[in-house]
Amino acid sequence: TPSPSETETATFGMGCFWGPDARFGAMEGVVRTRVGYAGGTTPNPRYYSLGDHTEVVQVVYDPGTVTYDELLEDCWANHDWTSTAHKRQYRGVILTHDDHQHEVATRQRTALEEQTGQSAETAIERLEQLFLAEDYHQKYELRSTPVVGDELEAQYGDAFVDSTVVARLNGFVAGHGTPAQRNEVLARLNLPPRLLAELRRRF
Ligand code: MHO
Repeated sequence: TPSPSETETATFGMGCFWGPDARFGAMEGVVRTRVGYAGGTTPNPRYYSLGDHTEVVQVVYDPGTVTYDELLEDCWANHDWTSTAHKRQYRGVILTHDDHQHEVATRQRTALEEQTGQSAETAIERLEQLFLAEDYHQKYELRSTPVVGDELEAQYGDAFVDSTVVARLNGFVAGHGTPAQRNEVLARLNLPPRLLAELRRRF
């Protein structure tokens, strides 16, 4: 795992954040995912008092393994960039962390429009601040997997949200990742056989 100074961070609004949390979590090179609220001005948003914020996933990644370009491609491919969401909560938005990201995102959006002849409604804005979502939204797919979710939450405790392994497992139970990736992660885990068997049934 790279040290934090070697990692970079990307933030995307792609509709309900449960899906992209799992999708990015399964990606090679992604070391952490978190879901939260951003892109608005309302102080201290919560799920039931979002104000003008949007659901986003924030991805910490190793740029030596996966590039911002590649994460962006995944973003375009997995949200509806052709229409304006009926609620700001679910709008498509790329929240950039620096000039480089801003340029790459803008360039990709222009290319997409030229290639398809459609106009892209997804916004590209500077990230101001991410407000972490409530625990029950973090790694939602894994958390809501019977037996496994509760046991892993208990085992990882406070480390659950930020764990790379938990991010992978969250992706795997949602159907992402290859058999080779799943085997590799499971082989590294020191899980009780019963829990391992239970996970195996879900992949
Ligand atoms: N309540 C919706 C979306 C949840 S997402 C965290 C659903 O059940 O799909 O906005």
